[in-house]
Amino acid sequence: MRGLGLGPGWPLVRAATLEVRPSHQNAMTKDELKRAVAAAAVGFVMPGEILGVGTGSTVDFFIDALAVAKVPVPAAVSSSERSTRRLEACGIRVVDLNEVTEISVYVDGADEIDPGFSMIKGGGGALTREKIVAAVARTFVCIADGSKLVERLGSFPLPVEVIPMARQYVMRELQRLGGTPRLRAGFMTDNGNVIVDVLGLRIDEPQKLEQRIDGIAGVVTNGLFARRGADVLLLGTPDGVRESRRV
Ligand code: A5P
Repeated sequence: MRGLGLGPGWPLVRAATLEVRPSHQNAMTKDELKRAVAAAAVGFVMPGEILGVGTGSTVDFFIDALAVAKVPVPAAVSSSERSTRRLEACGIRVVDLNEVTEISVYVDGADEIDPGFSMIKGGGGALTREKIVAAVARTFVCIADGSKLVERLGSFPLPVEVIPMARQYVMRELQRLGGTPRLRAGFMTDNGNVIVDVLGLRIDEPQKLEQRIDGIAGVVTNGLFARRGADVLLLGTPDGVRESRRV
């Protein structure tokens, strides 16, 4: 086991290049990197315990890898209709969150993750259910290709789930915070709400901003996952999958 030299600010207590290694270094596509981290995440799944499953293209690869590995999980709690369909198609039972009291591990992707393991999520619009399932889980394993790791959050527009009748008010409030809000056209969340994507926000203190935006009347959730960030990051790089943990 060795340090990976990711630079100052990395909260590494453990980092290792895992067994998942590229067969053709430096030539891996984003999908190959996602597949590699998805496969590595299967090693975190606890046999016999309820698993939390996120949403997105990286998670789709994780669900596929889980099905192939045949890890004996009694059931999964899903964060979206999309993941539910894929899990069930793979023969994995999906249960309602209200039926379980404990989720050992939650596996999900991110649109951006910073060195403190705060994230922007919700590019796929499933942020609210993702945040709920993540809140219940003991361990949040974030799986991402290397492009998602950023020094500072905010290049990716911040998704905010909003009750439809509050749309215009919330957008004015988000503008007051320095962002440029845009309604996600033709999109409705699994909860029947709209998504406002906010460009150009200055995110100096992710936890404070997360709380501030959640305090706007009509906001259901925002895509900052800072108060409950990731615990483990599996990052896909041309040199293999790098595992690091939050201190
Ligand atoms: C879904 O709402 C998102 O939070 C996704 O987890 C996130 O956008 C990462 O998605 P990809 O794995 O498709 O990049």
